[in-house]
Amino acid sequence: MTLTTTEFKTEFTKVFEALYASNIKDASSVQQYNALGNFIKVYSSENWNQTNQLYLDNQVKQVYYFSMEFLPGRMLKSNLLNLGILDTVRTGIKEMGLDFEEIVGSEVDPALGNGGLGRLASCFMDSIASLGIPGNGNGIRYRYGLFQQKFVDGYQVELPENWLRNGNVWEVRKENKAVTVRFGGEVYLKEDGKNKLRPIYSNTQNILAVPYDTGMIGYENDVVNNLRLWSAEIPVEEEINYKTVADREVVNQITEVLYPDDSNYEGQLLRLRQEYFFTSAGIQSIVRFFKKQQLPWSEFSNKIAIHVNDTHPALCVPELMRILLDEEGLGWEQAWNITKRSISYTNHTIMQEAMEKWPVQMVQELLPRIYQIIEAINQRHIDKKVPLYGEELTYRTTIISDGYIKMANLAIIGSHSVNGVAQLHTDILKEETLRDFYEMYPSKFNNKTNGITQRRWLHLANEKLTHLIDEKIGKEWKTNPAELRQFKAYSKDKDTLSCLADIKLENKQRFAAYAKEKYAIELDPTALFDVQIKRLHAYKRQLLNALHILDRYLKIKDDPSLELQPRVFIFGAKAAPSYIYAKQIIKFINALAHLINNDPDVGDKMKIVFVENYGVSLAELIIPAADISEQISLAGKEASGTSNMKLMLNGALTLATLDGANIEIKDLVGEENIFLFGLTNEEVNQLNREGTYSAKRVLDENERLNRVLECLINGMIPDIEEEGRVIYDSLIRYNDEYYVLKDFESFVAAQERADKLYQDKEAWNQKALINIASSGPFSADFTIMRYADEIWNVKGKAIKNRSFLKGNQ
Ligand code: Z15
Repeated sequence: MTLTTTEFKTEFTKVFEALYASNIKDASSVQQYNALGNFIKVYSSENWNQTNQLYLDNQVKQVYYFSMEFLPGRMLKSNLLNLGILDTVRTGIKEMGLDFEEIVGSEVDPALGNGGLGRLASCFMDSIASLGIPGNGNGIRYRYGLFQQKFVDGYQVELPENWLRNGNVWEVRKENKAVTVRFGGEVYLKEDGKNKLRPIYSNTQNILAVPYDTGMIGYENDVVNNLRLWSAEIPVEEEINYKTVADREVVNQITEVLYPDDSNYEGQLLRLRQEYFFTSAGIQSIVRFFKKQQLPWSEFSNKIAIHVNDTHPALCVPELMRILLDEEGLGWEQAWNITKRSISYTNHTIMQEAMEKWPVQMVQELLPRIYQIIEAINQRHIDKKVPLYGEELTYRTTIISDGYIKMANLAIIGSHSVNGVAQLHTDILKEETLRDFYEMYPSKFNNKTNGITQRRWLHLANEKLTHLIDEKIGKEWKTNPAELRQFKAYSKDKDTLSCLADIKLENKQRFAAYAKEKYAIELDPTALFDVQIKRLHAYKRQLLNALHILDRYLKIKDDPSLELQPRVFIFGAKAAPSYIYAKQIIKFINALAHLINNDPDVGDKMKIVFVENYGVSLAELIIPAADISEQISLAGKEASGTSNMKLMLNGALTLATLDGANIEIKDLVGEENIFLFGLTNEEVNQLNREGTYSAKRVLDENERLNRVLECLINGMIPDIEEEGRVIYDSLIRYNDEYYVLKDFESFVAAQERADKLYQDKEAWNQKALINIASSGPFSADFTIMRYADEIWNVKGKAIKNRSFLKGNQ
């Protein structure tokens, strides 16, 4: 099926006229976008339908990826790319006298996730489809996405993200596939006459879960998988019971808004409702689909793999048990085996404050039957494990303890696979965080280092670089990213290196134009662009970055004639609205930016741009423009990181601690192609064990650092009286939980090495090229092949190069 430009123009015009009954030239870019989206939907609908039919006819095993968050980014271009018609359509649009990039830019970027976890889910959806793996996403159709961030006087202000304002061309509402989710009420078990106990419910609140499906288009393979997002509604037959606006609100609220917390748990009842809502709806629809095939229950786990992305969907375990026991009448042992064999779980953090635990009473009241089942799972766990492992260890692994239900424990006990997201992270899970479980279930534990889709993060975000690579090594890397390593052969080729430099410069110019337009900041595109883009969290240490900036500023103030490598520091970060300290760091950095950007002594030597409302679309603009990738979390704290991979793929050099996937980056590029600094995980552990760390002492022994910290409280930076004091106290009075001061000196030294290397353009570009050429193993395609092979046991129609599966574990 090839599409010519002429055919495209005819078909597109038809779609437009059917939609708007007017002339396309007079239409707004949103309308043009809508029409183009509709054209794509029509164009790909046959493949979508056929993919579904194929899966059904062949009764293939399917994966269901349950995730509270998806961050797909704008879909227009990626759909065109994957359909193989990007160039045709772009040409056609141009020939029609329309502005392609303007149309692309009028799509909203659906922010149905917070950060790394949600973006990972979307990279995975792209890879699953592109590998031809029968896979489905299952999540929530939030009416409002993650808040829009604005800065007012340097403070973060949150505005609602009404992403559905102009409708959503990609989704299809499927009310015929709706299911009912039950909350609250009372339940008791009654003998059903056939020796089985069945639950009798009363006073429950029944909520309709309506699915909205979005096609996940595979890369040039005719596959279209499904992302199913659920919306909560009042069942028509129960309208009568909802007498007040407030009554109705309770229902609408369930899928109203995404919780804005990343790696941080808030024990809110509404969040628990959300978790059960999309979990129950998803499991119900899976069971319904399975039953349609009229297979014996013993086939369930041969046909279905359910993946639990973090603990947010961990209620999959008791919910599947509930359906198998109560609705299908299976016995406990059979139901339990099916459940365990079907479900797998990924852990994304070791941060204590992110570990979900729900008060027993809350679960009992909201989900009485689910609570009974969790209790039974817990009791059986104890009965089975005490004789084997003794009381002490067993009681440390129970699901219910101290009045709470621990979701990670539920997910681990109820699944057959537990994986971490980078090698170090998995090691820490095994040896520290989950060591009791590792002792009990050593074979459940495995590592699956995260990955990113090179289609969005290179092909679309950096077309020029893509062309350069194509020109040098051919196109094979697009379906087998391991082939990117061929590019290494050009690391000494002057011509290629200068092309690479030109492309980087253009990308920096593009960002500079944005900064100028949006913030009226003039950037020198030949300066070194230093980028830290990720959620704002103390453990990620944006503060360390800021202290280095402050240090440089002091140097310039001491001697304005000092020759310094000019730098542009770029930040992008949202803080959870309730995370006061993180918001104070934002204010501090903004104040610092204001001071430095307007100081005539500084000029082009330094500029700071803290972009508002960082998200997928801004990442696509910033990442190709980066020279340095800041990955500076305290060792042991960042489970993996994924912006580190995207930046590397676009030729930024990583400046990093030995944390998360940074370690794997180092292993791939070699120590000479990365700037490492800071404590190692072991050193951090040792310091924690000894308990002798004194931030004050570090300060007393370091005059330079002392001067930097004084600036937080001496009024030099206007308008941060309170923030400066709080931050100062966090470091000195509360002894610097994340070892910012301890790592300061070695961080600055790494920055100086970077400055020095940047002077030697050829050496720098060479390292950039080696980084690009070494990033193939981080393709999510490989990550997904390993999930498919080692966890889900599913087959994809395009899984090539299987030998690669063994590498990079
Ligand atoms: C989140 O974005 C991550 C972990 C979490 O526990 C939650 Cl709730 C949200 C991130 C990790 O911080 C990051 O290191 C990792 O790369 C990402 O998940 C994907 O695994």
